[in-house]
Amino acid sequence: MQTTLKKTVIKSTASTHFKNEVDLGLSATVKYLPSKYFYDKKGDAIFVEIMNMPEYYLTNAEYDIFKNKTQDLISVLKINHKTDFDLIELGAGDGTKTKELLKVLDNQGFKFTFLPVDISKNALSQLESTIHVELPNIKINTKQGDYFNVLEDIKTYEKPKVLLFLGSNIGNLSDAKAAEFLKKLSTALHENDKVVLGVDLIKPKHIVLPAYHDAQGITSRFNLNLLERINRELDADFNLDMFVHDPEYDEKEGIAQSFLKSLTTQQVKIGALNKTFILKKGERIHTETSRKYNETVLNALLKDSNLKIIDKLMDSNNYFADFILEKIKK
Ligand code: AVI
Repeated sequence: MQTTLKKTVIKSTASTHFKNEVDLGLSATVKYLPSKYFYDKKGDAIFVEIMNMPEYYLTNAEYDIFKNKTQDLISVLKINHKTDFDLIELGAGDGTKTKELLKVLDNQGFKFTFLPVDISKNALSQLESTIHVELPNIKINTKQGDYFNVLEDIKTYEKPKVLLFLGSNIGNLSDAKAAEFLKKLSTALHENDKVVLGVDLIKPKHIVLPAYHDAQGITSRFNLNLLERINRELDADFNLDMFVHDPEYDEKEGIAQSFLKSLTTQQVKIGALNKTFILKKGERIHTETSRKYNETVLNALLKDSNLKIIDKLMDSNNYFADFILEKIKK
């Protein structure tokens, strides 16, 4: 197939998925929109603002681990100087945390290839060029695609693997989906391969909730951008002034959730669907789950996989943990 034609087909398949998922979510008894659709060009830029907000402790906490506990991380991974390995990162983004690890591995003469995986081609090519400049000795091989699909590919790699899945990205999956993902991930690994799973820990509401309800209203813009995206891409007429960002956190369960609450009873037309949806005053659209973890919750998710927790590293505030998982024989 010609490249331009192929691109058009991929793009229109993606927008068909978007359209169908918006239709499903807004037709459900309890309305929802999948959080993966936050990340268009504008959403990506707002997410960078989120990571820099004082309330969003997650990014700094994990950076603290990678910057200040690098040697501990290397020793719990039990990698040795003689073995050439693949260091795979799912959802690599700009690689700020990972570069701290790469730097030390490189200085200490470890033999490895860095394989960052991301859905965004743009993010990958930017990461590749910064690595070439900042860490010219590192062998890098980027992979663009959806995590689930890329796992199929990874399965065929022969070298020992260390797979990074950082940023508490797993927390945006329901527990059922997260367990399915971990099971699939374990089948892509060989015995003794390791996973570094970065997760936000369950802690009091006064720490967690502000991370999703910041003073400057950045997270509110992030959430509302989802409606703006539907307006832009699916010819809809959401009036953004008639919705508010409405986050909550259940401290006992350790689950943060975001909603968009309708301020009035209103009708929204979605041109691409040729449909009108009614929202009642006070009705909420669920847009995101950000789960927090402890060892019990994580062990329950790992139950059906061949992965077991062998260690964990925490930041200086004990807010965040990077769990080290090992693929075992069952
Ligand atoms: C990407 N993910 C781990 C973020 C989180 O904390 O759930 C997304 C986010 N949503 C609002 N703020 C940040």
